[in-house]
Amino acid sequence: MGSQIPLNLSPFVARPNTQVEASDGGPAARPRRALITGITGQDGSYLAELLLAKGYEVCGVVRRSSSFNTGRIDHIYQDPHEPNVRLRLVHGDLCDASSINRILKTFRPDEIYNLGAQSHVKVSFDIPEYTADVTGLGAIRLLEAMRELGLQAKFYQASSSELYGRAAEVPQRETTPFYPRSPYAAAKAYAFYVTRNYREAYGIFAVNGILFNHESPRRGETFVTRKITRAAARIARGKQGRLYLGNLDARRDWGYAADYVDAMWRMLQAATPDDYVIATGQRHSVREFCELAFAAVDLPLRWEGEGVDERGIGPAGQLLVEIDPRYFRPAEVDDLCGDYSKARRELGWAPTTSFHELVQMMVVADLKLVDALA
Ligand code: NDP
Ligand code: GDR
Repeated sequence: MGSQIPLNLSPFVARPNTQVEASDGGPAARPRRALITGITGQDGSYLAELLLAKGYEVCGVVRRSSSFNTGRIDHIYQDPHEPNVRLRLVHGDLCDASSINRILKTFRPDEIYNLGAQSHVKVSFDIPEYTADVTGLGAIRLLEAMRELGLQAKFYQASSSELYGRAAEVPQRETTPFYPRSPYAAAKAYAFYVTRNYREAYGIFAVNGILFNHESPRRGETFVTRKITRAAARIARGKQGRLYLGNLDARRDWGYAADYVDAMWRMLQAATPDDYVIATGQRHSVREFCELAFAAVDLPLRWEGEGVDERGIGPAGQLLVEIDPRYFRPAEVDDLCGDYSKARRELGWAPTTSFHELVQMMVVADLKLVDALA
């Protein structure tokens, strides 16, 4: 994974030796401490950069793997033998309560960001029980550890627009009812409600960020946006012939991941804990995403046929995009679009990156990657 990701494209300006205020707001006794589960994922890597740039000490939970899984954070890795190290990595697993307890007890964070998950919706139909364990029960393992240790930390839960599923209204806001359509979404619903419950029952500063889809050059290669930009770049450079996709009609509200980790941080700085929708308020289809990505590599597409026979044809008449029903889901989420006005009003948050800029940024990064590996 490591060598496949552009490593140094951090949108955040690091201030490596900055001391920040103590967690109680008093004299700078020690930097604030943040624990991140899922630090090796897309969001974890951006959030770690953001918090380090703000002067935090960051502890990231890393799963044991037979090959390196730290490619997204190698550029911010700090040798633990050096003095004043502010990023530490520890082995742990959301399925393993004892590791979670030990890490919380040892590191004693001021803020906990629970981003770890089996996060792929389609895969959750193949491994539903495992998804429930990591993505659902992982949250309660953290919350219970906090409660048992009497830890006065703030807790962020990575909730998802997938909770809305077959959405009851457009756009979706904090009050829109949930209708989960996958084992992933059902697991996230459990995590959402225990987070809210621990806030109400025990007074823990625990919040849900209901984040709509957010992407970046670090997006996992099997999510549709990255699959498309990677294929467009590889096809443009003659490394791949064709792209196979599932449902081209699905519509999503796609934002930029670096904008969204800033919203996570803002939620934990608010005066009172609450749940927030984070989105752009704009939605586009998978088909539109494809058109923009291929146009960005000078391969404008025209579409022929319908349903599973629909095909994307390039400027020289070459077949570039085909449908493979293998990528259809047993239950689909057709259309999501978020209303982030509460976050704008109460957190001062707004997205900074347009859909066009996002697609362009991802295509350019994937072209660089193909060229670097050539
Ligand atoms: P990724 O899939 O990129 O990253 C998931 C992270 O979770 C990885 O670091 C992964 O480790 C880790 N992880 C997986 N299983 C475990 C486990 N058993 N114990 C500990 N860690 C584990 O996801 P994103 O960064 O895109 O998303 C972050 C969070 O936000 C997820 O919870 C996701 O469900 C949620 N979310 C994401 C949205 C998006 O559009 N990106 C939108 C809304 C919510 P490894 O690297 O070893 O696989
Ligand atoms: P999603 O993202 O399911 O919204 O979950 P994904 O990119 O996987 O799918 C988006 C839409 O595209 C359609 N699609 C395809 N999807 C994939 N992966 N591969 C294909 O070939 C393909 N063709 C069409 C899908 O059917 C779907 O409608 C993401 C994850 O990050 C979750 O963790 C997060 O909670 C939600 O976003 C918000």
